[in-house]
Amino acid sequence: MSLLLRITQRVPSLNFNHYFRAKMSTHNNRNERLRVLVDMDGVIADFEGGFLKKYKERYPNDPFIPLEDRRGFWVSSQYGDMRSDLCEKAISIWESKNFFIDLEPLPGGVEALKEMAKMENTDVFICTSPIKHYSYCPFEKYAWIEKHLGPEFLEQIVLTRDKTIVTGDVLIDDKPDILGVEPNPSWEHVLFTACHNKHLPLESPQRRLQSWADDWRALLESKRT
Ligand code: DGP
Ligand code: MG
Repeated sequence: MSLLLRITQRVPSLNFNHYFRAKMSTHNNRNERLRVLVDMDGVIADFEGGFLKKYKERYPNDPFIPLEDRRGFWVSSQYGDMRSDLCEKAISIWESKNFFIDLEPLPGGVEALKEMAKMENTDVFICTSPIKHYSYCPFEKYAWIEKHLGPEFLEQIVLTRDKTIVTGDVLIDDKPDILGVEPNPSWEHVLFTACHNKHLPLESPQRRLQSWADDWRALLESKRT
């Protein structure tokens, strides 16, 4: 006797119709609805601007890197290359209380997400990696989303250090290399332009979103089947 048959006999409310209807609706959802994953730091929240402001305030006598000179995703690496003690000083900034909640929204991001969430057949999730020093960051990310996007967006948060295991049609993210345990993520990574990545040549067929003033609606339409 098949496992399914045995289960349906033991649980009277569960029958083949339920089973197949559930499977079909999953299948249809995947085909009909577009799932958009949007990164937070560097895409809707101004991590780089917030970092530089607080770094200069806390370490006014130390050298800093103007945003136009930022290169490479890891802020602490570039500061450490400038002078070894600056790596730890940089890290101390985003490990501090109120760093993440105080980040300013990047222009147009909040408006774009609100509009996206209202679009037909579209599911939007904020897919963001918390830092490992967890005292403040995860809490403040939730608080930021509630403050700027509203409590309904609290349903749409994916906190993960590995975005490759999340399924979606598109991931809008400023990190050039998004790696993890899944070698073939389901999403297309669209690189969101940031001070640290704007000089990077793209490897074909990768695409960029230059900012939220760029045509993100056309990007979404291009992903609909
Ligand atoms: P995401 O935007 O989801 O890819 O998150 C990346 C996080 O890493 C974000 O909070 C910014 C942070 N970050 C930036 N530079 C560094 C760094 O040099 N070291 C660490 N530990 N985190 C960094
Ligand atoms: Mg980011």
